[in-house]
Amino acid sequence: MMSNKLTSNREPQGEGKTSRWSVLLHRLDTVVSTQEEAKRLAESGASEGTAVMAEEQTGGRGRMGRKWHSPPGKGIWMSVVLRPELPLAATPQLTLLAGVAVCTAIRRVTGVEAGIKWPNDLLAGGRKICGILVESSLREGGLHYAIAGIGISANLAVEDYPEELRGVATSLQIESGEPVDRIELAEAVLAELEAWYSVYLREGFAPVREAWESLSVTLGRRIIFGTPENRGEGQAVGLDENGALLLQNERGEIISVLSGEIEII
Ligand code: BT5
Repeated sequence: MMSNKLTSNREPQGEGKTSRWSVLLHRLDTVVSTQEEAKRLAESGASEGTAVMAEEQTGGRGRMGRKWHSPPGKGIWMSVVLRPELPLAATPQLTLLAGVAVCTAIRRVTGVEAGIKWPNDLLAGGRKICGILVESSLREGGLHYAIAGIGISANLAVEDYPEELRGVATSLQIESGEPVDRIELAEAVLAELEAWYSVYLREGFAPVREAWESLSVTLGRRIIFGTPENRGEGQAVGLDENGALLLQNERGEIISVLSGEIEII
């Protein structure tokens, strides 16, 4: 359901602040999921940095079949096309990179002290304010493109959440007491994403990892990880060079957790 409301209405703002990507921000009304819209654009050859933002998603999704609550006019529901030449094993790094970019933009534009919970959540005041979903498309055994989905709960009030999310989710407006300009924040996110992505392509994961560690609310905390059948516990001590979370258990051994859920205790 593409509308003609294409492109952001702002010009890049001069050196240092320029986001080439924000010029490619497509703004839509109601879609099932911006992931699908961005995929469609990627399949038809859209360039890297092409972004789709919708007012509302009727089928916004999280990981593992979970839903992303995306009411109209309240959030930044956005997906960005990336075309990195990466080995597949490195794609989890894109989730961490997006987390750094979004967290930096939120802090800069709103002053809300968001922090990153490994691997894909941003929290404020202990509740979730943003989720990131990176989906990859493969071709000939390699990465064809990736779609970085970013959901930022910007101007939701408590009543905008269904009962079951009120204890776990929050919004920038709830945290800061004032509404945020969604376009300004979306453009800041794209500018940060573009900047961090170019650092990553130039210098590799190390600078992203360092920034991630400094924005993390996971490090230093006791963590439960794994599935109900196979659980473990340890203290989060850092990320490895692939983006896996490193935990130290009671015996002093280091365990790396590459994917899945963790619980901070
Ligand atoms: C995520 O999944 O956190 C990834 C969410 C990605 C959403 C974006 S929006 C643009 C793009 N288009 C899409 O369709 N998706 C992406 P996960 O880690 O599985 O977390 C899902 C959980 O977050 C839910 O089960 C709820 O507990 C919580 N949640 C749902 N909606 C929320 C909201 N609006 N704000 C905060 N938390 C929410």
